[in-house]
Amino acid sequence: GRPTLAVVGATGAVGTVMLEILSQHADIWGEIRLIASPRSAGRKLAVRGEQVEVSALAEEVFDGVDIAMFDVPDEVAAEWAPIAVAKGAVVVDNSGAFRMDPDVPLVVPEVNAHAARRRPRGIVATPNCTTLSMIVALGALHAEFGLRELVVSSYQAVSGAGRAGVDALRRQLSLVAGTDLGTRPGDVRRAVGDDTGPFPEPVALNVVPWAGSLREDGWSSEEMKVRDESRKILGLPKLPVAVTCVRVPVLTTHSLTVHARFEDEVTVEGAREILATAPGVVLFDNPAAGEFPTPADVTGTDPTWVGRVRRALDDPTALELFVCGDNLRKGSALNTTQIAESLAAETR
Ligand code: 11C
Repeated sequence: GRPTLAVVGATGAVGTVMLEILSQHADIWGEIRLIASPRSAGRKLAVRGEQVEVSALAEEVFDGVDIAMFDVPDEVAAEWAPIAVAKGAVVVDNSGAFRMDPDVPLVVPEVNAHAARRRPRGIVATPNCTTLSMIVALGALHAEFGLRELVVSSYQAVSGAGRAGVDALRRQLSLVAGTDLGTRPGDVRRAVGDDTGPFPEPVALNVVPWAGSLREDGWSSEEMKVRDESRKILGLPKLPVAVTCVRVPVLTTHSLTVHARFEDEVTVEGAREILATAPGVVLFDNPAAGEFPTPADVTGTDPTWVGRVRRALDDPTALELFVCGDNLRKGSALNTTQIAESLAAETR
C-alpha cells in the first residue's frame, strides 16, 4: 500500500502550506496524519479535500507512520524526532535541531539529493528558509563555475517568524496606515508601541538588521545558519561566507543580494544560460523592460527567481545577483515535501 505520512506542526504557517502542497500531490500517500501541540488537538484541517482531525503530539501517534515531516520549534524536534524514528518512521525535519549534525544529511533535492541516502539517525534535515531561498541558484552556478566566496544580504519576510511574525506586521500596518508617520524622529515607534511581536523593533515602515538570536562577536544565529548550511549543502566546508540578515515589511518571500566569486573568470552570458536551464530556477532579468523578481510576484510560486545578473565591475571572477524565493514554499514546506516524496518513492 501507499506509505503513511505524519505532519507534525500541521497548524503553523509552514504546516498550512504543507497541507496545500500535499493536496496538490494527492496520489502519493495513503493515510495523512495531522499532529500538533495539545492546544490545537481536535481542530479539523482540510487536506486533499477532506477534513482531518488534528491529534496531540504523543508517542502513539507515530504507530504505523512511514515518514514524518516536522515543522516545530528546535527543542520540540530535538525531543520528538528520535521518538518518531524509534517508532519506525523516517523524519524530515525543518527545524535547526539537527542540520549541522554530521550524521544528519541537509538536503536540497536540486543540489544534493544523493546526500539523503546516508541517514544513520533516520533523520533528514531541510535548511533554513534564508539559505533555501538562494541555494538552488547558487548550487547550479557552483556546479559549473566552482564557488570560491559568498557575500550576501537578506531582505527577509515576516512569515519567516511564523504566524506571530505575520500578525505583528499586519497589526503594525493598521497602526501606521493613512498617517504621515515616518517624517519625525520616533513617530513610527510611538505609533507601533512596545509590542513589536517577535521582532526587536517595529517592522512596519522600517528595516531591521536582525533575525534570530545573538551569537559570538555580534553575529546573529540566522547569519551563522546561512553560512554553516550553505557550506554543508554545497560540500564546501571552508567556503568564505559573509552574511547580513535584514527583516523587511514583506509578508512572504525572502530576497537576497548575492556577490558570488568563482574559480575563474565568468561571463554574464554563461551565468544566464545556466540559470535559465537549471531545474527549480527562473531567470527573470530584463531591467530595460522593468523585469526583475520581487516578492509581490514570487509569492505563491515554487522556483527560485534570479534577476539583476551582472559581472562584478572590479572582479571578472565574480557575479552580482538578486534572488527571491517564497520562504513558505521552497523555503520550507515545499523542500520538506519534496524530500518526503523522494523517501516515499524509495519505500515502494
Ligand atoms: C526567519 N529563517 O526568517 C528564519 C526562521 O532555522 O528554520 C527559520 C528559522 C529556522 O525568521
